[in-house]
Amino acid sequence: MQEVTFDPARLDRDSRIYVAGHRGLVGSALWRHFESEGFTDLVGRTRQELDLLDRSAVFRFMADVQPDVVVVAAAKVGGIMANNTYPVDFISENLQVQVNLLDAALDERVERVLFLGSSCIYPKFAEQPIREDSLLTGTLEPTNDAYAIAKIAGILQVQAVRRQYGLPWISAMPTNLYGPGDNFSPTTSHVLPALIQRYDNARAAGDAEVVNWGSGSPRREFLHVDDMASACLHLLENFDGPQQVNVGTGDDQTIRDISHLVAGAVGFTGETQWDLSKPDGTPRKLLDVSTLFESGWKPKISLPEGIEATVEWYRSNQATLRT
Ligand code: GFB
Repeated sequence: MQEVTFDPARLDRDSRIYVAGHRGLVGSALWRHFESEGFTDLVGRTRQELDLLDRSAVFRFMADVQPDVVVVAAAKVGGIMANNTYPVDFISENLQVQVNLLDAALDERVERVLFLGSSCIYPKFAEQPIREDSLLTGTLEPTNDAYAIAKIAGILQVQAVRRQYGLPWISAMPTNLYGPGDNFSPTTSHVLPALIQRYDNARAAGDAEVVNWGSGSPRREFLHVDDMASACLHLLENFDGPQQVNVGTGDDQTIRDISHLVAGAVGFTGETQWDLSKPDGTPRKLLDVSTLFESGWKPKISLPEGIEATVEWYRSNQATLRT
């Protein structure tokens, strides 16, 4: 049993930081943020350059690169339907990728690792706002239990490395994220990009109505991915501890309210219907963000502002959208 004695401090701007998943929504935001904060030795590998499912390749890469910091932002992610339809892919790929990355980082004794998960790790009916210590106190939401179990395993592996090797590795669990670089597929995306895509297409086509999934009554908390990136750097420089840290805004709204915001942002003036044959998922998952806020971090981008900017990004990146 090891004790972790680590005093987090400002990272040297020439620290070598490997961002696993640097082309994804979170990874690309991390990359932009680290660059804007003056980091000069960022490392990223595309899927073609390094297959994270290939354990030997990941070990060779880590030995070769010898990063000072690893951020595990590589994951198979998707919205409620993707999670519900492909649970095998979500549990198997995520477990393999994170175990390869964490094992290889341990083999090289990388000092600082930040493992990223999701707020769906918490029980479906957790007391709101959801405190970090409610992990593993109840049954998961079935539409995303496979993904959640993989992420919970990652948190426990980080804690195990702390116990067995004394390395100051940490985990952060963001609420629902959105922003530039998101997946806008109508079937596999998360709700915000799906709504932006749907309402903007309906406006362009002059449609009288759109149909969204579920009842519109679940509540969700949304964080712009640029705020997520700044929270990650903040945690690396200011936090150490075994418990995963919640990352969010502390506010949520109904999906119905969100759909009005998006309709307004794209200029759609028709009707909205709700398809009750589609799942609602967790009724509410508002995170208790007091650990993060008390450590001195707050989000900067309001939801209306973030939605406006994402709509603009969506319209000007049609040729290269991930769908
Ligand atoms: O964003 P979303 O797919 O993820 O859905 P979850 C949130 C809510 O929006 C659900 C409703 O109540 C959906 O029924 N919704 C309405 C829609 N219209 C749409 C639509 O067109 N597309 C989508 N996707 N939703 C995921 C998890 O849960 O969120 C993951 O499955 C992960 O594991 C991630 O944790 C953050 O918040 O329900």
